[in-house]
Amino acid sequence: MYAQMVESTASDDDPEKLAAFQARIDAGEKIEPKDWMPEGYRKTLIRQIGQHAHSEIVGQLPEGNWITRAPTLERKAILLAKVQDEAGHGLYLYCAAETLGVSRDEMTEMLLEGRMKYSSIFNYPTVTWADIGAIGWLVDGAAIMNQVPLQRTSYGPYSRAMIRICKEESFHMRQGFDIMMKMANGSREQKRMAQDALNRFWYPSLMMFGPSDGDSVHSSQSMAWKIKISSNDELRQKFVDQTVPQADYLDLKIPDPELKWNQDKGGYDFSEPDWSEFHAVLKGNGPCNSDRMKARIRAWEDGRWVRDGLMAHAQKKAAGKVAAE
Ligand code: FAQ
Repeated sequence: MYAQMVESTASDDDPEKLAAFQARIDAGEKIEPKDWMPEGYRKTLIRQIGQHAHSEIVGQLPEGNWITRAPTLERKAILLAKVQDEAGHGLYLYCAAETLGVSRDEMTEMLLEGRMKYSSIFNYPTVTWADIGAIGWLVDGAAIMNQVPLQRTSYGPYSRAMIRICKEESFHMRQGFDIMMKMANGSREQKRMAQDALNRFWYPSLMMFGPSDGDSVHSSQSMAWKIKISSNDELRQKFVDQTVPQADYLDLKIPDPELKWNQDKGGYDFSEPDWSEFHAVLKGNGPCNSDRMKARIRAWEDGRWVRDGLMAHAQKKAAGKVAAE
């Protein structure tokens, strides 16, 4: 279906239509599923929304790893609710992408065949309970920094999905920070665990915003189309400026000797992540890439009988062979 859609709209990319489309974007109008759009716009959205949806689904795995081992019943209930929220975010986003003419099954197959990505951050392991605090604080914190501007993205269904998602992400970040507060104010060993989690999650969190602006392939076109509202470096800077005072409050140290306040720019100077590590993770060579993909493939295979059963039922119903419910 996706391939057919690509073919049928490609010939529509004429200069007049493109100019009228850009004028709508520039005027701040939302583009809706039945509106004409350039093929590049549609493809960029499918790539970004699909990657975002996959990230929400794969993103359940590192935290899901701790549901059975949360230290109290209350922490368990909170973590369970958070992980379920991430599944819901994935579903909103798959629905938004489906309005562009690609099915959820097609996107899942593209992920499993390595033709679509998910966020690099979820290829890092969660080895202690403090990592669950660090994910909520840093990973959800970075996600919010990226997603709040995306509420104003030009594509209507994506924008509306982001509004719902951002409401829940704020709770996620607070629960992570709350875990960090307990750990940082706990025993010496708990504080050491909190610092260790910050040390391991700091640079991977900075990588979530994508490559530096000079190396970002898609940013300039995506920003012209208002699919992206801010550049990767702008968001990374804002994240650092927001997070450093929070680390100070926790009495934890950001693992960057170059970090210092720059009065002239009104923000912190900080060290870039190791981009060779980022590219290695994107190529599939991060610490947990193969475990994450194995888990998704197993879930897809285990769910096959349900999908087949539902399809068979729908086909029978369409043929009038099932009694009305
Ligand atoms: N990981 O030209 P750009 C969450 C790829 S939040 C993997 O700059 P673009 C919540 C990029 O796709 C996490 N790949 O690309 C949660 C492109 O490759 P391609 C998800 C990355 O699209 C919290 C290439 O590098 N959030 O899940 C990454 O303009 C806790 C060149 O990059 C979103 O997806 C990366 N970090 O900008 C869940 C937000 N960075 O496709 C559970 C929406 C870049 O050409 C627990 N997405 N790449 O093969 C975006 O804002 C953008 O897509 C960026 C990348 C900023 C991620």
